[in-house]
Amino acid sequence: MIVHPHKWRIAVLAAALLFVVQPSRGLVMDWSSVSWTPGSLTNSYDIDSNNPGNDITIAFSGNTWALTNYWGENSPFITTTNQGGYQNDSALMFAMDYTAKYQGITVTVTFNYSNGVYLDSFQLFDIDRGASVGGGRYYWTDWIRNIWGTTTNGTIVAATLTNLGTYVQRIGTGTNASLIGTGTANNTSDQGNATIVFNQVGIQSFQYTYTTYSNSQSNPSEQHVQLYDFNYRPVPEIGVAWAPLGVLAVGLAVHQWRRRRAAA
Ligand SMILES: [Ca+2]
Ligand SMILES: [Ca+2]
Ligand SMILES: [Ca+2]
Ligand SMILES: [Ca+2]
Repeated sequence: MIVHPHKWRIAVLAAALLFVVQPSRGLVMDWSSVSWTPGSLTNSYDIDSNNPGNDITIAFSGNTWALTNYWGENSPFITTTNQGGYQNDSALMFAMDYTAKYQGITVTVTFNYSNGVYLDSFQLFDIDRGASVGGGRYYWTDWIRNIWGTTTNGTIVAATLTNLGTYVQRIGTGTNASLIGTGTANNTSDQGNATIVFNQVGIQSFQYTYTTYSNSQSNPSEQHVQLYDFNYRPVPEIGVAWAPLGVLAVGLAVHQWRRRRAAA
């Protein structure tokens, strides 16, 4: 059978378009199904069999000496201590005992995907504040700042902060937007929750710094925040999909040019 060239081109175009519109796969980083050696500062996870090797790396940097032992476990560790309103679900706990305000740790989550990922959301639990010590000061005030995504070409993306708990207040805008605690959250409640998204911009990594706000006492008491599960989708390999389309476009252009020449 002789396939008409026009039909052949339509078939290739249809195949290429199918590849482009193929929905990306949704994945969940679930703290209930991974392990983290208590006190270790970086771990990588292979949760996506379609992506070779490890897919996610989580690393702690900054004043990591302030990570402290909480009820017999060295931070960071996986626990159900703060549940964010999700009954007995696990999250990654970091208990900190800073010696001065503005000391902090930075948590960086890197996605080992060449085109990056769409982070559908990530959530923090227990962003809150201790009781008053007088003079407008508190035992501690959790402060989450420098909440940034980084694209595959290194551009910093501002976060959108949603679903804030009763005791969470947003201050600042854009890349300066941050979250502070305004009351003491119940450990099992969502009073200290925040959901963080990057508005479907493809990112290679995201990060935030956990520190103590200006209204803390000068030597803050022990304080805690937890990182909950997060959902993401790999950015599709558009480059691969568009390559045959590009060849097709050049082929069509040459074909049209030849037709026009032949007709002239
Ligand atoms: Ca879970
Ligand atoms: Ca993998
Ligand atoms: Ca302290
Ligand atoms: Ca807290």
